[in-house]
Amino acid sequence: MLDALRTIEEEFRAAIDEAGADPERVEAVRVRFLGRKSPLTALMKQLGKLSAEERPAAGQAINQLKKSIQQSIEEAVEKAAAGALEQELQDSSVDVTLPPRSPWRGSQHPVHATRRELERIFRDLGYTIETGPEVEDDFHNFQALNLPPEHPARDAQDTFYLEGDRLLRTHTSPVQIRTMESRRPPIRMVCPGRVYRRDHDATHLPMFHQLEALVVDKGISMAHLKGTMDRVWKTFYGEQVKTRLRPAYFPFVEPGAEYDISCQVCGGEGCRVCKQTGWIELGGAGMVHPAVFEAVGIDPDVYSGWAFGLGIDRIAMMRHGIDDLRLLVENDVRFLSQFPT
Ligand code: FA5
Repeated sequence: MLDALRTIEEEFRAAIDEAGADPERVEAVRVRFLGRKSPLTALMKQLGKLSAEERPAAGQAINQLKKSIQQSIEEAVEKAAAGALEQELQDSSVDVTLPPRSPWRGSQHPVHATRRELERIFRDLGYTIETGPEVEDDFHNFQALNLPPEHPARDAQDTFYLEGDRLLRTHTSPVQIRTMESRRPPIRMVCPGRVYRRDHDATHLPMFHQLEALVVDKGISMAHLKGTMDRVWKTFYGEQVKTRLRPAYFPFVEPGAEYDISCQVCGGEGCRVCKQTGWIELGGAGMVHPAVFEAVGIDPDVYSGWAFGLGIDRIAMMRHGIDDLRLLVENDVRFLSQFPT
């Protein structure tokens, strides 16, 4: 009996050492040495075969070993639990010294930021900011601007026509008309807004933004147009900028001009952006045509005025060196987050 107990103890010590801190293996050892089919239970059952003198000592020895095994198993279970906790803490460790992730901040869209800056420059010069409907009628978008039906210059602005005489405005010029219809000179206004044309490539969008300026008063001349525009663009780009007007045709102005600034990428030396000319076209300009004044009931013999219109998206494109206008409307945050306000 004592030999058998010694063997059981040796086997138990070897098994519990091997199980280490693995909770599953410790449990297997417990079942093997303390369970119903354990060698100790078998020995207990044999106690009855011993003589009355031998029985108490043998029973005591079995009980002692059982207690010692129970204690060792309890210690092993505790060790396994502590090990498991340690492992869990390691796996899910939090480094409290790491700096926190900074909150994600949105920024103004480059077109919006450019528009706001131009508005601010004109507002500082005493101009009002006007808006008008994007769904226009033929009269305000074309006829009042000296573009009667069948006028060939209508083709220059591929139009989205809606029902009746409705259309999506092709430029912000109809806001000039609406302002002159509702207010008498002197007028100093700018009208920024969305416009639509059937255009779609790297430098043309079907929906883009224009900003137009209009001044109407007595004695207004081309010199005022040139002087004001010079001030605006020197404020926007810096004092180094040079400007020029080139004769051009727009039905609603006479004389008409295209307005260029010296290329801000190469400083006027000539580069890919300005196609080696040293100049960048910003938009159209000119003296308000007498027919436009007549359409809104302003006497062209008393008043004169100048108007100027540009594409805001193109200005933003140039300002940030963007080579494809379509990027501005795709709303990809990876692109937009490059322009922090
Ligand atoms: C006009 O729309 C005239 N109303 C401007 C004007 C106002 C002239 C007052 C004279 C007096 P134009 O079609 O050239 O002009 O357009 C003006 C600007 O809009 C262009 O210089 C260009 O920068 C921009 N633009 C034109 N089409 C597109 C387009 N599809 N996508 C992006 N920008 C465009």
